[in-house]
Amino acid sequence: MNELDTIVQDAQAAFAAAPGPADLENAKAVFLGKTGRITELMKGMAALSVEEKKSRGAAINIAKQSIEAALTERRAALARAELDVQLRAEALDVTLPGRQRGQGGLHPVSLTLERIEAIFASMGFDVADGPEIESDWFNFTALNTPQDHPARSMHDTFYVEGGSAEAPNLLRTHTSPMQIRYAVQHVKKYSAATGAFATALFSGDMPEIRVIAPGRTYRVDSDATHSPMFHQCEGLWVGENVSFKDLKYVFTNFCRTFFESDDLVLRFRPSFFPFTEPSAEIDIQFQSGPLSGRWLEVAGSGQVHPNVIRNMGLDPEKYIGFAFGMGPDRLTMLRYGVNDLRLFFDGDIRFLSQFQA
Ligand code: 2U9
Repeated sequence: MNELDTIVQDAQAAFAAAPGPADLENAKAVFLGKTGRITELMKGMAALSVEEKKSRGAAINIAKQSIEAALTERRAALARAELDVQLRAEALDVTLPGRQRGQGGLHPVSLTLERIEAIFASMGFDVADGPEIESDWFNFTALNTPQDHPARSMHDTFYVEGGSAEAPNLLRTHTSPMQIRYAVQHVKKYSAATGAFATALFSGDMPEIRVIAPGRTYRVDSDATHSPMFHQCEGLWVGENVSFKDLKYVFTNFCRTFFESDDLVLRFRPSFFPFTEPSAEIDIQFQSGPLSGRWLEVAGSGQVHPNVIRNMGLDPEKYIGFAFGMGPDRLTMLRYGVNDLRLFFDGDIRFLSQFQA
């Protein structure tokens, strides 16, 4: 093998052995640099004759071109390898399933409220709304609750700023004020009378008042079965000829539909509330399932007190009706078998997510 072939082979081997672009450029310098082996050979031609220069120069050039070709090829190979490494490092696995977003859903008590509203809507009940900060008048006075009633004490009611000493503001302790507001609006809407609403005893073609009032309520109370914030849903049906038998029908139908139990039995037990007279607690009894045979108190009820009818702007000699009140929190506990009320208000996603459809 002649000297030039050896140099070309050495160059090819050196380039192949270069692990990266910098090493390759160093290897190039050994052959093509200022003092490289090819350059030295060219310098050595100075002493040759013109004829010798021609043939020697041509041979050196061929060797040089071979070396440059090897260099170009190796540069390309290293660039490809570098790109491969980069692509592998930045690879995206497009076959990975996307990250799922949590779906969210309604709180179990909200599910109960929606259920209650749907069932009463099917019996022609409207849904009332109203403020959670109430006046003493709408929360107590209009509901025939006397000044010295224990519910009015600081121990039971959250009083808030605003209002006056005689008419303080408070967090509503029940949903009844919404029904008073609804009734007053209703009577105003259909009444031709002017004057103060309390004495504007209405006569005319007024549709019956048939409404439920669901919402948050507040009392100073906190243990396993009481929360300072809890829910209530009250109902009111007032007309010229509404009686206790309507209450019995409506509430029986509600309970059997709500608990999906056609043989559910109801018991109306005499009781007392300032806003109804006579009054009754409503107990239910399942005939099958884990709660069967036990009487469970689920609501209070009664015929609306004449004073309350009057406070709506209606003549108690003409208008009569019934009201009931229940606790959606407790109904939710019964329906799903939850044993601690506080679970509803802790906001623990492990508990809440069990109620998603
Ligand atoms: C008006 C007139 C009367 C609503 C009534 C009850 C009896 C009652 C409680 C049961 C358990 C609420 O959830 S609870 O804490 N309620 O016992 N509520 S009668 O009476 C009304 C309401 C509005 C205008």
